[in-house]
Amino acid sequence: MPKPVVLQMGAYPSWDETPLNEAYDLRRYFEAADKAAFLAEHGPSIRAIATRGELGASREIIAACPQLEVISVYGVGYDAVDLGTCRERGIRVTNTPDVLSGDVADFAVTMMLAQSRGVVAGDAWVRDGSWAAQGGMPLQRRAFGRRAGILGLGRIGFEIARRLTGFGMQIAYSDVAPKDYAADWSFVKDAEALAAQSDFLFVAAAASQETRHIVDAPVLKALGPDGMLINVSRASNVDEEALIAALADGTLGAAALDVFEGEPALDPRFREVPNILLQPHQASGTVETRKAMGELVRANLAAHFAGTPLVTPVI
Ligand code: 8YV
Repeated sequence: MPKPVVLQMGAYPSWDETPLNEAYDLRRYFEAADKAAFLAEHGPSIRAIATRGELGASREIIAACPQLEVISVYGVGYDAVDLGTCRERGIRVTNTPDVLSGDVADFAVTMMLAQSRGVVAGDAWVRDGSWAAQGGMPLQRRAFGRRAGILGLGRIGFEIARRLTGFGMQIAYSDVAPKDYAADWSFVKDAEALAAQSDFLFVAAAASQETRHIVDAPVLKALGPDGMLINVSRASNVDEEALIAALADGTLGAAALDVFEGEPALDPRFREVPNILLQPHQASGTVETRKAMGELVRANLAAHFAGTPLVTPVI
């Protein structure tokens, strides 16, 4: 039996590349110089796509693969996969939920602590001799005991909230409806109202058309000059133009971002605005989590080709 042909959208660690290569006939889209010619040549034989959360699979790519049966996403977010086309054509889609929630939540809390206590600036202060020349750093703001708002209390938002209870924080959240597993935390339907009662606003909502720019200028204004925005979800949940303006004129106190429109490129103004911590989309980036994500990508593909139920289906 010939191996199923799989379109690989992005690179994986070697511990995933090797077993994927053994089981499938991989076509590496990300290495192709001429993407259109590559799709025209290989698209007709593709039965599966293995992709990453931020890369997804567009309508054009899916259209170039008439025999496509399944898309396996290395990531919990599948907003970059054209689900409408997949539904129309009966293409199955899988993701990697749960296994990354703890690490993403750890990283969100890490960014909150690092940014409020000036950890990155402190390192530079020691290295560049400022400590010896000028004395101690400017004083920072405390994190424990303050007010946290969580936009999107799904698996990741829940893990963030659980961690913040250890910091004695007052926790509120916003979602489409109150969650039965969040009895200790207050539900605030509206994002702006949530921001108005938060010192730290965590964005952990799955991205969709409905959540696009849910963090807009009024939300940032409500968060205010003492507030901090932390985004570990998708850049599209935040109006970057409004964020840059709010940081530049002091309407918003600070921000910590792991995701950017057009990443890994980013709006160059982010490098110039004050009080921002920039991270290279690494919230799920631990060896443990990435191994578990890779295993799920393969387990879903294997289940599909064996005709057994998908392990973590989206549709
Ligand atoms: C990425 C993510 O998938 O889970 C998601 O949706 O965005 C991340 O975990 C990861 O960087 C691998 O591409």
